[in-house]
Amino acid sequence: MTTKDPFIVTLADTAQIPKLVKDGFFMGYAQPRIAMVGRSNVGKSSLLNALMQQRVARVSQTPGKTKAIHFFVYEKIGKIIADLPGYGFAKVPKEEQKDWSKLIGSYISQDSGLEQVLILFDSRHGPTDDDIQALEYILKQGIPVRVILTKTDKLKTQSDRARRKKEVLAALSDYQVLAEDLFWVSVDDQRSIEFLRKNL
Ligand SMILES: Nc1nc2c(ncn2[C@@H]2O[C@H](COP(=O)(O)OP(=O)(O)OP(=O)(O)O)[C@@H](O)[C@H]2O)c(=O)[nH]1
Ligand SMILES: [Mg+2]
Repeated sequence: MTTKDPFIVTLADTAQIPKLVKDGFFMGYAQPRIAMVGRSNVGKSSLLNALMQQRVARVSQTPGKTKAIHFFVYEKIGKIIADLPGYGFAKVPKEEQKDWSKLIGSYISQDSGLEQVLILFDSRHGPTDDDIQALEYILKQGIPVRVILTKTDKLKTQSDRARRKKEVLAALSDYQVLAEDLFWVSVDDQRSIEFLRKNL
């Protein structure tokens, strides 16, 4: 049995966006689309791979690994999932950060087939100013978000996790984020991945 390659297309330039999202490029593929958003190194590509149980997206210890938007067919749930570049990492050159922010912002505001955005925060410190800015931008477009706390294996105890979850909910109290839209994951914790998958 041959497994079909889930990779669809890479979007590297804002000029390509209308061609992809408006001219029916995605017709014939599973609809709708989910996007992974978050700071560089937060674990977007790793989570995508864990969800798909396949190494489709590139992962690295060095922030700035994902440099464009990559779309994959997520057959198991009948949707398309997009891995985006990260934002807000001081060690990523300013010019590159600017280009990526433009690409991320333009894509999110133009893709009317975007059903939801998964915004990932590092569970060790919760949302940064960059994260809040990104969250506000996404909500302003009227797109539902799910907040995902990543790398929860780095929090030692169950009570550390519970406390962080409470803190994050408090930090998000001004936004339309409900407790049921807050998830936590560790890529090696299959249960956390399975729970998120079931809710996508
Ligand atoms: N401990 C731990 N490490 C993780 C987890 N998820 C990702 N990582 C690590 O975090 C680093 C960054 O992961 P990526 O998935 O490349 O992060 P990204 O958000 O896609 O980063 P950019 O593409 O640079 O924006 C890698 O070294 C991963 O192995 C997790 O759940 N637990
Ligand atoms: Mg990445």
